Amino acid sequence: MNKACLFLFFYFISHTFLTAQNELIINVYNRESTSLNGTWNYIADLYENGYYNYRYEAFDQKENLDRNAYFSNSKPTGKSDRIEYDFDKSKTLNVPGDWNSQDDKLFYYEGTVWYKKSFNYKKTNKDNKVFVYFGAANYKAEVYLNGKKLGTHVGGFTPFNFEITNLLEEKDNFLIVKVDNKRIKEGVPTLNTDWWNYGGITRDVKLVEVPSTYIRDYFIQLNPANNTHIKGYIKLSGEEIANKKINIGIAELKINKTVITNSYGIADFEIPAKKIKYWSYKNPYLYKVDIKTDSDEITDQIGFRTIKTSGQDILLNGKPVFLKGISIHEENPLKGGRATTMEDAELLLNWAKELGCNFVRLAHYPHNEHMLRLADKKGIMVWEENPVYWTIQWENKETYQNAENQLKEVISRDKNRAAVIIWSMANETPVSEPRTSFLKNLASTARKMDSTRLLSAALEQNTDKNNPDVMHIDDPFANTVDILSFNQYIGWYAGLPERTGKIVWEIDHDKPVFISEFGAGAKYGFHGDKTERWTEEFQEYLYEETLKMISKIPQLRGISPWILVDFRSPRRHLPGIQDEWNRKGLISSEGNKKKAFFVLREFYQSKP
Ligand code: GCB
Repeated sequence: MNKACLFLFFYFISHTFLTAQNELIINVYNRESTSLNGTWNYIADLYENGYYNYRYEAFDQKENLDRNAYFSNSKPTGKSDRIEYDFDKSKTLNVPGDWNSQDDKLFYYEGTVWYKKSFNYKKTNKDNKVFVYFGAANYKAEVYLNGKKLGTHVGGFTPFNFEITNLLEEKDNFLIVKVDNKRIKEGVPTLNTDWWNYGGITRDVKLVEVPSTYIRDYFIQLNPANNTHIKGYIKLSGEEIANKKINIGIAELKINKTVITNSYGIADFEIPAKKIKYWSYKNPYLYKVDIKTDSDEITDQIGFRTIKTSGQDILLNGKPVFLKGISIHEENPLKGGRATTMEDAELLLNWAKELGCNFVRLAHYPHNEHMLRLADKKGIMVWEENPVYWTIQWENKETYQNAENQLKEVISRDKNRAAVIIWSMANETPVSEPRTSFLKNLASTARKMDSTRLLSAALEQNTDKNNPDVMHIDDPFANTVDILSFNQYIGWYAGLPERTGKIVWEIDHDKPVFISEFGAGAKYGFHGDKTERWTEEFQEYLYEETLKMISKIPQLRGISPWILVDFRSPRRHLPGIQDEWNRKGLISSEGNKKKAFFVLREFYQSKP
């Protein structure tokens, strides 16, 4: 292949996986949209009676619409007619929200729930297109409008959308979603996790109306190689995408540039800019960016910064930074269940700020978009993580495709958020050849989609063969990542806190080291001496000792202890202490700060 062909080949590959396979509409919060949040009728369907007939054949694989299929939303035609379900007489659930914390009977439920929302809709312009957009549904969603299947989405934490222009009526549309959160071996995540498997339509649902040719996607960031250049692409979708003029305006930087799309509807650009105020945790400056075509326009609030590593340092805008972090699950225990709103994001990120953080690890899956938008505004750097957790099926091609798809979806959604500095590929995955090549493939996908950020994964440490107090990182995936991160629980799962004093870290890699987890469980209000497990004093002691221990690692450039708030976990049964909560939070499930909170806060305050 000559050079020009090679370029075209890579150009095509790098743009097609963003477009053909993954036609996500980004930045829905700044678009013309109608919310479908609110109450939806639901039917919990343990036997999937509304999906399969009595021969276990799927109704949606049949040519003719069967009235027994719940997505047909059928009603009896007369008093002798038999229809054995009725959405309109069924109970309701709030969307966005998980079902577990809304109906006691569904607390432990894992299976199918059918959701139905009826709505009227009038387009503002007859040529416009309309999409239904879901922020996320856990885990598998089959979506139907007016009895027709729109499609399926797999993965509980990333957005998806379907075009509904041709199916939409002005009156009495019914949108039906079958959400199934059964855990499956081949899934991502798989059967085993240390978090609650909240089911449901857990994020916002919207109807998004766009012109027939519309701005679907764009990537606008600083050129990592030249921080006075803003670089990226804009991608049109719809009827006429080739040779279209697109205007990019950043008034405050006196940028007003017109670019032309190629035959794929893509316009690449690189624009020099003067006197950029760089985004940082000290000054989280966001510019108003306007993108316009003759038919569409969209605005975003984008920060410009560079993030790199140099030897053992992490450089934000060229200056070394220490990541004062905390890990967070997407839960608001004060209201119960999944965090879903901007107010929930405020609560969690304000707690992180109070703790003195400039960084959060959003574990163990992509959190809702509000978190990222708010982190951008508040100046909190973010680690976003793909839910490749523990022991998934490394050799299963479909499992890989699923993991890769979820990774692409989160990168598509959040690639314009300055706050996001790290894409994490996985958490605590056992080293083997198939696992490492799985992760390497994910990493190479992430790098192709986004060369402006750092890659990492929460790895594990290894004990020296001859001396159990000497620790190494012997993971071949460490060679792929930019930041060498690992979780360690010396003093909790491995010995008691005083053991930390004996540990010697021998880390050979010339990379920044980040400790992505450490912690101890404590029940708020339970006191005793520091050797008594589950007391606040034990947790406090572990924090004091661990901070001393890890401060001896010369390459240490950040930490995100486990975890900001107690969270629900089906693995934690100890009565009176856990009661199905993982108690490693620095804040209790009632919102009270435990003693260790203040230890970490002091550590952060004392760090320059
Ligand atoms: C870990 C996992 C995290 C668990 C935590 C724990 O290593 O990454 O998901 O919740 O330990 O509490 O055991």
